Amino acid sequence: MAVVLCCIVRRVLVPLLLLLASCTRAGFGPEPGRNAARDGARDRAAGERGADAAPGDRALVDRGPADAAREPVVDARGAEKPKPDVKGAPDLKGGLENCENGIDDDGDGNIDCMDADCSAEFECVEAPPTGTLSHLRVALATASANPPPPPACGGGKSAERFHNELNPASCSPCGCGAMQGTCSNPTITVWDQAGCSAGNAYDKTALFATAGCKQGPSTLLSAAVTTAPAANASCAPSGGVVNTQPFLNNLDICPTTATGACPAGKICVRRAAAPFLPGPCYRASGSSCPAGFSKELKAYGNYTDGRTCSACACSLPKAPCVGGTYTFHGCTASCSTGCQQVTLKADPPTICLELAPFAGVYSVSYSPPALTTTPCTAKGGTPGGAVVPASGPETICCK
Ligand SMILES: [Ca+2]
Ligand SMILES: [Ca+2]
Repeated sequence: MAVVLCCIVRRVLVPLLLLLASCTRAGFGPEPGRNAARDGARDRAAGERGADAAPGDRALVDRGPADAAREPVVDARGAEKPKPDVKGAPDLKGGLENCENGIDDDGDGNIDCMDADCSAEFECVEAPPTGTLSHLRVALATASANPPPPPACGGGKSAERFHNELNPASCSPCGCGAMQGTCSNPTITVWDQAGCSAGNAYDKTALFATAGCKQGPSTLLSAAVTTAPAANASCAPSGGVVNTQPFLNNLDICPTTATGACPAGKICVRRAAAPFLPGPCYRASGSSCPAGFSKELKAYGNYTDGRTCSACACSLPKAPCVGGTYTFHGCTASCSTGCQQVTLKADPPTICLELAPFAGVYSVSYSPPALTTTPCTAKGGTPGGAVVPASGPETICCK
């Protein structure tokens, strides 16, 4: 009997149990191929939801690098702590960093000047050192007749213009124009006695100092030029003008309102670009800069320009008139050579012409004097006076 039961168990029950186990796997158990297909469909559906979703929803789907950067770093205790600052990175609060208010506006843990978002426009520089009062931005430019306007300080303000380096008076050189005017006729005197001294003397200038050939009075016995021609002339002076710029340089200054945060010992200021000097500058508390500054600039405000030049003047040359001669033609009434021809002039020294040999027949021709071409001599144009500042100057110290 026992043998019969054993055979029934082996031949019937065991195969039946095996069959049941096989059916269970085929109908309800996990099957890799079928599950993958189902997951793919689910993922596609999720993707479609993402495409249709509002931007806020899509951010939950699309987790790109920007979202990663936006995530706060959480420390071991779960408290939020600042991320290292990244210029231009999105911030936690969705705002912008105000660089001058002492607050971490964008919530990235970096305040004002210490936030890379401020680095293009602001920087931390040394706080005013001992011996100085405040930080400045300074632009130095050569003064000119038409200088450009003061540069912008940033924040909608313009630099205030001061002056630098007093410019002493200098004068343009004096000059003289060509001589203008006339020369008087030399005086011709005749005597009714020989020797140009005895007897009666007569001034015959009005008779002889004219154009053409004049007949001489037969009663006269000697003649001489007694007065040289005189100049009634002048040269026009020029120059003697004081230099126009009372200072050599314009000094344009932007005062710094340092209200932003920086590390200890530093202040937050707007960056300096040309034309501003690159190094930080400070207003000195005294009249000189403390040690460590490479440049000391004096800044002048209002002033009175008291610089002068003495007037230019022109003096005539020693002999302003040249020429002026009387020629006596003896023994002829027609100013030809005749028996003797003598030219009288005042310089060299007067000579006395004896007229007796002409036996009462002579004629006179005249050559008038002219202004010399020798130039006048200029004088004057001496500088004097000074620029008088109304106050100051203030001293600016730059590194
Ligand atoms: Ca701020
Ligand atoms: Ca910040």
